[in-house]
Amino acid sequence: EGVQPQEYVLIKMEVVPPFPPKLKTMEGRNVYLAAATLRPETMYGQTNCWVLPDGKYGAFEINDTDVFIVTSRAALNLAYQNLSRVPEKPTCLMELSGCDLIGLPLKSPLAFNEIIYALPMLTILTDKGTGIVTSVPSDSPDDFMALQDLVAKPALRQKYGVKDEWVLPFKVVPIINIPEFGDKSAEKVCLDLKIKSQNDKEKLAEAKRMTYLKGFTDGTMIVGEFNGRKVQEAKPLIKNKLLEEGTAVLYSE
Ligand code: A2H
Repeated sequence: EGVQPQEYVLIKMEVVPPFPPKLKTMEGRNVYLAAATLRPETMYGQTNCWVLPDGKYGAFEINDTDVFIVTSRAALNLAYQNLSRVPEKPTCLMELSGCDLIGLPLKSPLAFNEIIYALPMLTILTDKGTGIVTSVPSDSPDDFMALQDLVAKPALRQKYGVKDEWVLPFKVVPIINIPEFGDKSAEKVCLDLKIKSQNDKEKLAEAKRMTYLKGFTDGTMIVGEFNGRKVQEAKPLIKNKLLEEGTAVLYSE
């Protein structure tokens, strides 16, 4: 962990009923996969959610109405940030593995896709954020390659019980223009660097370095309420909008 605390926006990705058998006892509650992001302005381009198949998660009571599915480590941090029904004490309704979450249909704020699915990503770290990641393949090289892997490898889909209709047809949603990279910066940089898979760590680090700063300094929104505004300006506005409407919360670690 870094020396400076990192502030994330937690996106509340709502589990759409009917719940599968494993989650059935929670039906009637507002259950969310809570994804940690540094890029709230990219939420228009969400195509799916990522979970770690072997990851350990739990369903934790955040207040009288909301339940967040996150790692227990994140639940403890949340409990010390006024995000637990019982102050400073996480209350876990059920333990879940990432495999239990694959295929859940979700409704996520700002996403142009009305329903998106939880899918497996093999490089998720369980000691960062909530262990849940929202996927924006237009602007995140990690997300683009993990989705590309699922699209290109039927055996990978089969291994994790991923239905074809959850990933095909794979459509990147353009949301931000970067003069140097166009409207799908992550896709372009992954192709330019000839990145082979989500496990190509060194090249992905380079791709992230190339797109992340450029997106912030040179990017312009091409969709949504702040269409035409620089990413730098739109970012805090979109973040505040999500926080005000209650579809996201702040989380630090
Ligand atoms: B970002 P940092 Cl469009 N394991 O959100 C792996 N990755 C994780 C994670 C975990 N446990 N928790 C969060 N993340 C991802 C959007 C995005 C992100 C875009 C472009 C770049 C980008 C959509 N995915 O991150 O190490 C989340 O993905 C580039 C680094 O704390 C989160 O923001 O800097 C980011 O990594 C946090 O990474």
